[in-house]
Amino acid sequence: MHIKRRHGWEIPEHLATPESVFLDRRALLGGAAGLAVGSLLAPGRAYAAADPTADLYPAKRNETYTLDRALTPEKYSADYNNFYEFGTSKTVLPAANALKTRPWTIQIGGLVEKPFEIGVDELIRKMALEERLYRHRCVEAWSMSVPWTGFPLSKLVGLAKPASGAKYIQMETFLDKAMAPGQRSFLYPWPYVEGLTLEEAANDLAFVATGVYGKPLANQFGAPIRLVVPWKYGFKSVKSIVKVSFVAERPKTFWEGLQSAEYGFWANVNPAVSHPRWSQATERVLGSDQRVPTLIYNGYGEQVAGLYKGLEKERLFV
Ligand SMILES: Nc1nc2c(c(=O)[nH]1)N[C@H]1C(S)=C(S)[C@@H](COP(=O)(O)O)O[C@H]1N2
Ligand SMILES: [Mo]
Repeated sequence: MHIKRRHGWEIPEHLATPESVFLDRRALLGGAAGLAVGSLLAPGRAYAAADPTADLYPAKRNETYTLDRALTPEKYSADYNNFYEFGTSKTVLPAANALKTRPWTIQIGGLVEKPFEIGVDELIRKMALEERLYRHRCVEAWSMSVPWTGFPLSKLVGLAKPASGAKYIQMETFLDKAMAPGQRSFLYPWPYVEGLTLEEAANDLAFVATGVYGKPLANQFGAPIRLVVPWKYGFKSVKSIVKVSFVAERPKTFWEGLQSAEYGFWANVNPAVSHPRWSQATERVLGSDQRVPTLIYNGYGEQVAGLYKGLEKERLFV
């Protein structure tokens, strides 16, 4: 008998009991054991079946993080990306196939007890991976909801042991013009740099993603390791990180360097504060022609609004 299964993330969230989604995916993976799992489940994707951490997926879902909307089917979110290192269009595949994700080393330094380097596989295996369903709101007024896999950023901060003078965490993408054609353009201040205050980095929502949709990150999502800060505009969620520094001064971020009037350091989602060139009141849900109202802090105000007490004079929403 042929049983037609839908992936869990194709089912509206309110219909999918989390356990059934988890078990469904386990069954799918289990059924494919011994085969080229990655290529079988996702033909044509940039995900390498040979990923050295593939055995860690799917990770158990952390049920604390729930959605008010359906997960975005992978076929949409994996084919509509911002990754300027591989071009300025939304179709960065197949250019992102050129991203070589192993070996991959992350440098941890700046104001820390002792700077060090760590291989991405060693780092991932040190952490207990979990899955979280998060909303994502791009400053361009489109949004998606995805099941990230990874670990809290606070765990990485704990590993780094910042010194008392450190106030910000700065994260950088690789710099390799030969591999990433977008980096040959002189119009951009490469490498891509982002940052958070250490208070923001300590918030439980701040997440380091190593996978999505129950598999290691496909290249276009920012493999092998990226930031996810769901209450801020998407450009804060820096991809393909090679360097993490703890610093005393506010980092000069990539988009701020380009256009500080439009893309600031804080970039918290707020429907009431327009981008200089468009309204932020609503968002287009990826994979549908629906527009829905945008929520303050992208719906995460309860968890993060307290971070900004006393900072009201800052440009918190640009
Ligand atoms: N290194 C790097 N990180 C990046 C970007 C980028 O161009 N380069 N784009 C950002 C923007 S604007 C968004 S909306 C998200 C998009 O993530 P996604 O392609 O996985 O949806 O990545 C962010 N991180
Ligand atoms: Mo974005």
